[in-house]
Amino acid sequence: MMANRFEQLTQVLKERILVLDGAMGTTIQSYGLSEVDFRGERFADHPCELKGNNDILSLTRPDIIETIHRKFLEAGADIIETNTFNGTAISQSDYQIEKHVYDINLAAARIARKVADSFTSNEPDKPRFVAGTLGPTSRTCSISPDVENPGFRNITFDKLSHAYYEQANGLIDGGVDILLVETVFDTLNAKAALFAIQNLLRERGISIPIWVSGTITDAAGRTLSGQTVEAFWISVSHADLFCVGLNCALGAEELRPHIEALSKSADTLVSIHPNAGLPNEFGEYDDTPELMADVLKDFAESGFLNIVGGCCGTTPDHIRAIAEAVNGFPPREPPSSHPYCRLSGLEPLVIRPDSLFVNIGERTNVAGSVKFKRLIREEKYEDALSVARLQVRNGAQIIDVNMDEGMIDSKEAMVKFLNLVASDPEISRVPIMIDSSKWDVIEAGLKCLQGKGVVNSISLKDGVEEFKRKADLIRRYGAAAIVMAFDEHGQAVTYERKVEVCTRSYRILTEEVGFPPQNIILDPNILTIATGIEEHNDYAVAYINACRTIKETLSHCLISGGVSNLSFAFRGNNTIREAMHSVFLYHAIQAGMDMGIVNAGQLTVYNEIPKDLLKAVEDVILNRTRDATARLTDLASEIKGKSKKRIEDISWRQKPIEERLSHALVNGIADYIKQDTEEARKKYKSPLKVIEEPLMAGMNKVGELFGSGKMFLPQVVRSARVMKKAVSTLKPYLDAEKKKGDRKSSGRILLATVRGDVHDIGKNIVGVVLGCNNFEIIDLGVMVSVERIIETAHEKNVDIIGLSGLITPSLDEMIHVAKEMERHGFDIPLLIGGATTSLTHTAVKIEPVYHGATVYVRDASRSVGVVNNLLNREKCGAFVKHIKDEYCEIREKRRSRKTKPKILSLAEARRRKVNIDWGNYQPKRPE
Ligand code: THG
Repeated sequence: MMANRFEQLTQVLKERILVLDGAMGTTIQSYGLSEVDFRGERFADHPCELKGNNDILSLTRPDIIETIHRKFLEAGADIIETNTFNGTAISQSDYQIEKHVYDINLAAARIARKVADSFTSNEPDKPRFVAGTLGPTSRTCSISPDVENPGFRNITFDKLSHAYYEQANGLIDGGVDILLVETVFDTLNAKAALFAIQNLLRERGISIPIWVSGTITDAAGRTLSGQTVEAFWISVSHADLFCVGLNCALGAEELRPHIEALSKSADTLVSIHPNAGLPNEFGEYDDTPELMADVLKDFAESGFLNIVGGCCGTTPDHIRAIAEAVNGFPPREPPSSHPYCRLSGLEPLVIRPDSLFVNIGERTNVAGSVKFKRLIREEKYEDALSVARLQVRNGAQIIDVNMDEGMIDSKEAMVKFLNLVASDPEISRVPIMIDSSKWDVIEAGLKCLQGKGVVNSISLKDGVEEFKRKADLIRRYGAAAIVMAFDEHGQAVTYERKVEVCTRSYRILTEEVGFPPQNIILDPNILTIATGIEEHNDYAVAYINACRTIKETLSHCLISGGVSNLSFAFRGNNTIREAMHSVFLYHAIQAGMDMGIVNAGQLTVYNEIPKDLLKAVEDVILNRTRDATARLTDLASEIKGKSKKRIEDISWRQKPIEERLSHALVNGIADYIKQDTEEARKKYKSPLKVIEEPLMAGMNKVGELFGSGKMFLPQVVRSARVMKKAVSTLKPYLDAEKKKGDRKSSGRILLATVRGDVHDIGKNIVGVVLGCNNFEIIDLGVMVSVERIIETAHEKNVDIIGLSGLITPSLDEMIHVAKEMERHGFDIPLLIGGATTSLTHTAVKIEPVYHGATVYVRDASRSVGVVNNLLNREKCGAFVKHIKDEYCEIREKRRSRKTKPKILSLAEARRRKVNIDWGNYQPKRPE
């Protein structure tokens, strides 16, 4: 693209919303062309039918294509799309035309260029641009066409990227201004296109803006291959996009929440070009120009858009109406982006400076699990998938996959397993970490990921050039990378070497490769301690101290490690190993460790480790006494002597019932929970009281430990399961009591865990407690979109809405729900609860955006009181006023706190859970 045209394009996009043209395909259909038209002279003797191959008309009926472009430009389009939607060898092979793909794209681009230029020269104040269109092809890279065989694929990443390379080359030679990868059903196809385009541009030494537009095929806001809009954006964001958008499939109206979500998360320009509605039973599109323009006007007014146009079924009349409707509205200003590490599977995983520790499941590793190795060797892939599923169920937020073993064809096994994982929505929810020491295995794995995964790992081991080459490829495949503290001299074992190698790697990546620092995950090597060899004694201390220094000196990067390595010396003694992992994490996380490869199902709670064991373990990890290893080894054999596999300390069974329930919840032990709950029910003489008193006390303890970093997500997940079991034991009694009473419901309450969050312990307890107090509960479950909340609240005429969330992003989603309630004219009270929520956040961020009563509910035991007050006619007014005053005071206090915040070290910030503004953070440089 000519430099001045690119400048023109960026300039006009700052001034106004640009209009894209309408449908090429459906417009061509309206000409009723025959086989003869499609063939022209050039293909008169072609061996197969060509009718329907629209792309070939650029060669055989260029006059028609030119007329269509002209009509859209006359209607007011600023950008026209080339007639190349099916212009890849893959799609053209259906017509045996694959040899002519370059010609087709060259011709199409030239036609569009010529028409656009003639309009520009007639009207120089309104420059017109050409977008070279690259469609999705008829094959999908991450979905099997065979239901019987979910691991099967009829296309590969390499074939796709080869085809897109050829198409893009023709388009560029024909003079397009922009490359538009559109109607993305499967993000892996789009990633192949982006990979090809980036390679091509680099080889040709030019730069052309790249635009990606995805397609949402279901109302829940997912692409055909299952990704949410934000996950889709994260997966393509590595390509330095000029614009990202949505097109096709649903009509404009249905796209509102999705374009809003995209417009919020993308830090680049945003476009939309919807169909004229969904096709009716005759395959026609019914939305009139006026109807469509009305909806798109609302989008423009809401500040969602930079470029707007039409897809299937839109005519020049549609484009004219749209151009008029959006005229005068300012273009959207992309939000500034924070350099957080953003990963994705089907769903996003954003790691912010204040995020909780991220658990990476270690069990899908043939070198780390005897069982997994056997399953892969025996080709029992179904069972191998169950291992992955269990890791996710146990709280793993990423899964590490390793197939490195002498007797396994690692590359083949990696590809097969990842393709199967892609077909399992529960597993592929989370990002994948590809773990291999062989580069070809890693590269083959990257070609199977539609999401943004992590490469595990690269290092300076084979020299700087190899390191840079791999890093550069990883960036173009769109992944983050673990960088091991390893260089030409070997593995870094001391504190000084760990810091030195990590710093050098980081500098090379950021300064020489242009690798985004937030995509760098440093691994300063967790090595085995307590081996009896004296030099090993300081390994854990060296790692922990290295974490602290790295966090203070290298900005935006993350730190990880393989936790189970630490305790190899105690293989076979899980009690000791788990205690070591827990103590190690407790200290390393405080020093800045962000994530770790762990056995998500097996982590003990720091506070629950018996005192003598805790001291012995802590002495070893922190290398506090000379004889620490010897003492732990003695203790280990003592513990082992008591029981073969794992000591089961059952002394807690002697304690009072309340303590037993609490112990079971905190430690996630489900074995005795039924009998204990039953005993408590008899003691308390009321099933509800058991929930409200001892069980709730136990869950509150879980909440506290979680908040102070002494429990991790997988453990909380286990606690939730035990709680569920306790409640289900009580359920028949609760139901019986309700029947006895059988009074009219005192109010209807909608409960939901907000979108992006899958945790529901707290919400479920609230539901049970309120249900027992005669309120009717409509529980929408987890991951509930704001649209569903609003729709159900209307439909069921609910009296109160209660939102729950456990993870940090849920806070923003709750603000969003409150805003939408306001926009939809709601009046009913809104309750906020869950581990991540707080009185301050509710008062400062949520209450001000919704005029109805907004109340923070600290735990389930308070829900009944709050709800009773809100639904009682006499008390309600005074109660709401009291709350409003209190929240107002909290806001005032915050505002008047004039003291300037001092810049904290990262480790300190983490300890205090302070959100650092990374934009202004000045890292200290090492001397
Ligand atoms: N850093 C990075 N990647 C890594 C490691 C690391 N990947 C591999 C490893 N280290 C982390 N994964 C494991 C997985 C399992 C075990 C240890 C580390 C483990 N397995 C049991 C054992 O060997 O005793 C096997 C138990 C069984 O067979 O069931 O301990 O440091 N970047």
